[in-house]
Formats: sequence, structure tokens, C-alpha cells
Amino acid sequence: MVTTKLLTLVMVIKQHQILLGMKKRGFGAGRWNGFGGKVQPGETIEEGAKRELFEESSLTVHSLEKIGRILFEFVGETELMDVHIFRTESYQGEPEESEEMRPQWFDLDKLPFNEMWPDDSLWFPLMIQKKMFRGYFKFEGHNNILDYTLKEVDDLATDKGS
Ligand code: UAN
Repeated sequence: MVTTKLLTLVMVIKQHQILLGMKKRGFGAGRWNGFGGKVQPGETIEEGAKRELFEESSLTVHSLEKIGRILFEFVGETELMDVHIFRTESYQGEPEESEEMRPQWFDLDKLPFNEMWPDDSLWFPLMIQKKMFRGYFKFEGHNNILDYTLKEVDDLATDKGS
């Protein structure tokens, strides 16, 4: 049986920089990521996104812009990842290292794509330009994209399912 896990990813941008976190443990360890994780029962996707951002970076946000949604499939695994991606240029606090993440600002034109998930180099340009997008990536292991689709959309709220 195929199941789907609901996940969030938050991109914090200030002027010409983006905040990424080096994942210290767990899924994606050793890669620079946005901040996020599993949505918990009883919380909205946006609430989950804000909670994970705070837990992993100490930053709080009042509002998040919905910017993208990507479905990830990993060959041989029965759980799909439905990742809801948000962006914000307005936040409170200073980034602090957590048990999970070591935050660092990167210039938008010097992103460490060779130390990030391989899909990031494909959809980050859309996210940075504030374009909304939907994607699907099929991975073999954690390094190899076998298949993918990526399209700009006008509205994520009305774009149903996959
Ligand atoms: O950007 C990402 N791509 C990412 N950030 C956190 N996780 C778990 C991520 N996974 C992917 N691709 C599988």
C-alpha cells in the first residue's frame, strides 16, 4: 500500500541571501536544506511549517507565502513525500543552531548546490523568482533523479492533487 507523508519546507530570504540549514542528523543529513518537517495531527500545514522553522532555526514568522508543492517518490519505498514549500522575507529573531540544523546565510548567486538535494538546482530558480510551481521527482537512492516533472502554476490553492 502506498502512503503519503505530509511535509513542509520553509525558505527564508533577506535581500540577496537565503538561509539554509546543514542537516546534522536524520533524513538528508550532510546536506544544506530549507527548514521543515512532518505536519503533526491537529495542525494546519502552515502551522506545521512555522513550528518546524522555529524548532530548527529559532526564527518566528507571522506569514508565509505558499510557493510550491513537490511530490517525491523513492524507488522501492511505499511512502511518498508531499512537500509544501513556503517562502518568507519577513521574520523575527536571529537564526540559532539547533540539534537538527546549523543555519547559514548564502548569497542567492552562490548556492551550494553540490551539497544540496539534487532537485534543488531545478526548482530553486523558480522559488527565488517568486514563481509558484508544482513538481514530481522520482529518486533512486538519494542522489539520482530518474524522472521528474516541474511546472509553474498560477495558483497552488486550486491546483488539486498531483
Ligand atoms: O530540497 C529538498 N529536496 C529537501 N529538503 C528537505 N528534504 C527532506 C528534501 N528533500 C528533497 N528531495 C528529496
